[in-house]
Amino acid sequence: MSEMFCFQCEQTAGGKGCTRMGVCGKKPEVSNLQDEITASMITLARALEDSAPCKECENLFMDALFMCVTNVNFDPVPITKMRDKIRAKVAEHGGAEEYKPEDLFHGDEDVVSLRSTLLFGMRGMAAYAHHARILGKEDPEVFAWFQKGLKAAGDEHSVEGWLDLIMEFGQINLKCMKLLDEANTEAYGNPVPTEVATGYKKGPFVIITGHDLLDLKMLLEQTEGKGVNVYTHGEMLPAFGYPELNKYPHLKGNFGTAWQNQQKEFDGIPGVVLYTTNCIMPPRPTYVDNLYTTAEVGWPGVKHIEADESGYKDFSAMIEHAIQLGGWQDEVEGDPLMTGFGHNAVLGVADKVVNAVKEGKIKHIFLVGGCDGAKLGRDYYTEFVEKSPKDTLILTLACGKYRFNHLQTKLGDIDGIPRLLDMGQCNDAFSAIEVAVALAKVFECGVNELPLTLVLSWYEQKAVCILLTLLSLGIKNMRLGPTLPAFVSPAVLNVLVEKFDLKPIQTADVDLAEMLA
Ligand code: SF4
Ligand code: SF3
Repeated sequence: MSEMFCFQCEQTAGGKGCTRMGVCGKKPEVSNLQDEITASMITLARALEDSAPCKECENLFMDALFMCVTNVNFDPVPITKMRDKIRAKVAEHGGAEEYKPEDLFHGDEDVVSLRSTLLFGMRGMAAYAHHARILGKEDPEVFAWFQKGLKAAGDEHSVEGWLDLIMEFGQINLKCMKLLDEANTEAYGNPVPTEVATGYKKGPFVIITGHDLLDLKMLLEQTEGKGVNVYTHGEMLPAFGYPELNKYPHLKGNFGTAWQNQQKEFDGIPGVVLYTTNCIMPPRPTYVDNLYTTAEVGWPGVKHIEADESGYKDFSAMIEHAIQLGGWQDEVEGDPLMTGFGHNAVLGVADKVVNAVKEGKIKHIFLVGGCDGAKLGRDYYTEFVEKSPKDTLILTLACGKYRFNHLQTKLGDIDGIPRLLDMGQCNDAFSAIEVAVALAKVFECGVNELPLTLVLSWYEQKAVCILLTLLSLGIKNMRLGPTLPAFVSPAVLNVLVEKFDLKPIQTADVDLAEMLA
C-alpha cells in the first residue's frame, strides 16, 4: 500500500510516480492533503452547478489549484486550512454527490491520464490567473472556467470528450496568459531589451525569486533609500526588461541561475531570500533562517508574509533582517545577460526579421523554452543552442534559458538582431505566440508553415498549461523533453503524436538535422 501518489512533475520517482515521498521533498501528508483539496473542489464545483458565479469560490479554486503546483507549498498547516475552507463552502452549498480523493485515480489508464492532464493544466493556469488578478485584471470567462473544468474533471467523458475539453482549456489558458501580459505591460510598461548585471555588490540585500512582479515592485518601493540592494533570481530575471521595475537603481542584478541550483547558491548567504511562487526546494540549515515566503508558497517553519486586505505586504521585518545580516563584504562581477525581448520589442524589429528571412540570412527560428530541472538529460538544450547554425534565431523563455543564456555573446547576431532573444518568464509564451502569429500573417501562411520549430522543456504544471495552449492552437511538430510526462498514457501519447506530430527530444544533432532538412 503506497503512502501517497503523485506523478504531476517531470522528476517523478522512476518516471512513474512518487509513492513514499516526493522527489521534490513533498511528504505523504501534504500530497494526500492536496488530493483532498482537489477532490473537495470537484465536489464544490458540482454543488455550484446551477448557482450564479460565486466570486469567493472562484478565488478559492484559483488559490487552491495554485497551492498544488509543484514546489509551491510544503507546509501542512496552510494546506489544511485551505482544505477546510473548501469543505466549509461545500457544506454551505450542500447537496452535491461527494467526489473522493481516490476517485482522482479511478478508471482506466487513459481516463486517469486525461483527467490528470486537465487538472494539472488548471493548476498551472491558476498561478497565471492569480498574478493577473492581483494587478486588477480579470476575465470572467477565465475565472468561471475553474468551476467548469473542475466539475468536468469529476464527470465521465469519452476519450474524444476529454480531448475536446482539454483543447477548450488550452484556449482559455491562452486568454489567461493574454490577460497577464496586459496586466504586466499596463503596470510596468512594455519590456525593452536590457542588459542585466550578474554577480553582486557590497552591502545588505534581498534576493527575490519566483514569478510575482507585484511583490518585486512592493519590495523595491520598501527598500528604496535603505541601503539594501535587490537581486532577482530564477524566473524573476525578466523583470529587468520592464521600465517601471528597472527604474530603481537598487535593483542591482541577477543572482544565481535556475531553481534546481538554489541549495548550492543560497548556501550560507549573508542576506535574505523571498519566494513569491515556485520553485522552493528543501532548504539547508545554512540558510533556512534567512528565507521568507509569501502568497501560496510555504515551507514548514519558514517565515511567511501575508498581504493585508488591500493587497499590501509589509516587508519591513524582512528588510531589517537583511540589514542585520550585513550582506556581502566584497564584490563579484559576472558576465551580463540580456532580457526584455517581449512581443512588442520583437515585433518592433519585425521588418528586419522578415527581410532577413526573405534574404536567406535567417534560415530558421527555434523557440527553445520551458522549465529547467535537475536531470542530466537537460544538457540537450545547451547542446542544441550551441550547435544551432549561425543563420538561425533562438527565442527563449522561462527558467530553462539558464542552460544557455550565458552563451549570448558567443552566439552573436544577424544583421544586428541578437541570435538569442529572451522573451521573459514562462507565461510570456504568450509573446512567442504573438510573434509567430504575426510572422505567419506577413508570410501569408499558417504558423506550421513557418520556418519555426518549438523545442520545449517541461518540469511543472505551468509548462503543462502552455503545452495544452500550443496544441489547442494546432501547432505541430513540437519537441518535448527531457522526458515525456508520466501522466500521459501510451494511448493518449499516440493521439498527440498522430494529431500533432508531438515528438520526444532525441539528440541535439539528430533533432537539428531533422528540423533543418
Ligand atoms: Fe513527485 Fe513531482 Fe509530485 Fe513532487 S511534485 S511528489 S517530485 S511527482
Ligand atoms: Fe521554472 Fe520552477 Fe517551470 Fe516559470 S521556476 S518555469 S520550473
